[in-house]
Amino acid sequence: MIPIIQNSLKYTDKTAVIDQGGSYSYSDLYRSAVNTAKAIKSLSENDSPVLYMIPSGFDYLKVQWGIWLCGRIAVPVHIAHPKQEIDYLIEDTGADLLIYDEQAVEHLVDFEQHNIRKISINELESVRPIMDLKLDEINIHNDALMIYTSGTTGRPKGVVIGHQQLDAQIRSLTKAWNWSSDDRILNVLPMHHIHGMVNISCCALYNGAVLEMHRKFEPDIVRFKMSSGELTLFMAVPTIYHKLIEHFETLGQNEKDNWQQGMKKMRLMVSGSAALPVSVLEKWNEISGHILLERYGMTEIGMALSNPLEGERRPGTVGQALPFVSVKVMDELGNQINEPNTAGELFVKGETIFKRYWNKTEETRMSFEDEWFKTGDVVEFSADGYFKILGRKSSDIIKSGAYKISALEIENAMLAFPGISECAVVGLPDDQWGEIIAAVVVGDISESEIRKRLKDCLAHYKHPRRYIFVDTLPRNAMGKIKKAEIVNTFFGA
Ligand code: MLC
Ligand code: AMP
Repeated sequence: MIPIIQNSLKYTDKTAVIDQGGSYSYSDLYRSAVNTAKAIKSLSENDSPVLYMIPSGFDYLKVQWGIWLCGRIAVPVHIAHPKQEIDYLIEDTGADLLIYDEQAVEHLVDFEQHNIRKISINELESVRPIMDLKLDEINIHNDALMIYTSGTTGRPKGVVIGHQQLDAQIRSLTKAWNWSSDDRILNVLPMHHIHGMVNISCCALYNGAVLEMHRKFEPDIVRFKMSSGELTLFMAVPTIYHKLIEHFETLGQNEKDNWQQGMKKMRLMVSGSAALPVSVLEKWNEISGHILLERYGMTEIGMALSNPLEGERRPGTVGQALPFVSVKVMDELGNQINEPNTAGELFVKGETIFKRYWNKTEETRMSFEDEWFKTGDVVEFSADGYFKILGRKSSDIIKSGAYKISALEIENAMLAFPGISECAVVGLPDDQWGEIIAAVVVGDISESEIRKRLKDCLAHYKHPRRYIFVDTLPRNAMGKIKKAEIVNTFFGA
């Protein structure tokens, strides 16, 4: 059986999920997942991945678990993805089934061009299910998830995570942060990335906690839920804490007091997925009384480093290796760095590491050295073992609002627009967003035309927010665009 589902069965009548539609017990979730699995099986006996476009909530979970219970790989797709992103995912995964919520999906595309069956959640309910679901055959060795992540080369890659790795990731965080069935957490993060999906949702359900799911981050919802005094945990990205601080400043004294009283009852608040500015950590500490626990992770490896639950949470660092994870720092010549405060690339090994990139054997091979995954993050550690993230090896990876974005993917999309002869995309440092995406364009096209065209092809969080039009791009002797110079010269950053 699948560990997360197996473990959750201990909690039968306890509340598992609360969403805008109501409240559901662990038994409700299991029963609905089994019915979903039977319906999926009766639609196709195939073992290809299944795409699902469902907003954060009970339906998302029942479909995800349903896909798992028929032994197939669950591929979450953001409900606001435009047609071309979905086309790419359908082609790359080879999926034969897409389950969607017709009320929520923003761009309901014409799937006729693909060899895929699409079915809405409502239609799925009325499918006559097969009766012989062989649950015993589904086990820890099955692939569980495929999460698409941007790389340094072109289009996003599917990161395949098996139930075994997922289980190790959950157990690691359960141990480190002391999850239990007394916990109650609010999720406001998107469910197509591991922060919302694994760290929050899977950990909560494995441990019998209450998972409150809100479709989207809204500051007053977070305030309202925290003020209730019922939450024990909150996990978010730095941009969200930045926005919550701004929201706090707009409130009257009564609202501030209620929020602060509620937060006093919480046991832990975590930040991750992008660098947490020390100023945000300090301001949030003043407001909430909590020292944010900052941790570091990546789609391919789950969580790797974390400040401690007990003991010193050191601002500006991401702490030390989590349970079941080994880390080392390597220099450019391939030697391990043992000297503190020396920059090098972080390598990670352990049970939590992903299995492979989907249909990319060579890229999978290249991303490992022996069994160590090469993260591409430059780090250093202190004499007492606390790690600092110094940046990425490649300037073509941008982190904006904690989404990882490939500059090359945006450039390739824009170069296909008529009128653009050259372009370069860079990340500009920004207090709120971590980085803001900016584009420098050579050609005869307006900013509004570029914005309009991008809406059809890239997810909204990949859109540049600033544009500059120039006659030529600065290049080095090899013809490579000088991105650092672009950031300095054109944006003065
Ligand atoms: C949106 N806006 C941006 C922007 N995104 N502006 C600059 N840069 C960006 N990246 C603008 C919009 O145009 C809009 O402007 C306004 O902000 C509100 O847009 P929105 O879409 O409603 O934003 P919001 O919902 O507030 O989104 C912010 C956010 C979101 C932080 C909630 O970005 C988010 O959910 N990020 C989390 C991503 C995540 O889960 N990453 C984890 C990956 S896993 P206007 O002018 O129209 O108002 C990973 C591993 C690990 O990293 O370690 O966890
Ligand atoms: P993703 O590929 O979306 O999973 O993003 C993973 C990347 O996010 C890592 O490789 C880091 O570059 C970055 N990241 C995650 N957590 C942190 C953190 N706490 N501080 C700085 N960068 C982080």
